[in-house]
Amino acid sequence: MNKEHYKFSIKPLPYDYGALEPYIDAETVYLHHDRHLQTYVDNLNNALEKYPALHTKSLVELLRMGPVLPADSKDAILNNAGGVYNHNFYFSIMGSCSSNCPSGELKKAIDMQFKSFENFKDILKSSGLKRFGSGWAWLVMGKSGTLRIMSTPNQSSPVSVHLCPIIALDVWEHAYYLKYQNRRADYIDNWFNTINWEKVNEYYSLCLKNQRTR
Ligand code: MN3
Repeated sequence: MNKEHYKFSIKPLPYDYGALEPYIDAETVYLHHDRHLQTYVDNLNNALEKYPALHTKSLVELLRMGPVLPADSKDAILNNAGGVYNHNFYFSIMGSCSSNCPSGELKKAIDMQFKSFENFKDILKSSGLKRFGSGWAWLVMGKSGTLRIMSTPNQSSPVSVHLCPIIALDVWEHAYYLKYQNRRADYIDNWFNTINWEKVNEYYSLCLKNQRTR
């Protein structure tokens, strides 16, 4: 996704805090991006500070190092690198878009894998609802090039296991609690309206390209 490495800094939100209204309120976007994501960035930098050998590693490289990371900082590095990567991805696929559904090759691939766009939405929603506690639901491209919906706990990321993310749905309570309280299903239904399908199409093309050069 990028060549960025230590010392990590927060990426500016690619739209205004209020851009996802009425589906996601401006205060939630502000707190989620400027406070929660900033905390992951700060904690990741703190965890990496004493390991100069890791200062050239990108988020994806760190996430793929897993067990070879220094034992006393492994969890802090993985949790926070996942937090930064996952949130950057999530914020990047929302915003305004001329279309509220996929098009072109991505539409064909979704229809082929999930029968229809509506069915795809049902499966992604269900994946987010079934995640007990905190975590994520994803549309990813698997190693064979097929689309897959999956869920990860906490800040685990599909890139750790070499899956290529296309859509990220944050189902941590901090993503929706102010507006939706405990109603995760309502948040997910409304969140579908915030997806920037042009951006999602770019990620799909990127995954296809990586697939070919694998
Ligand atoms: Mn979050």
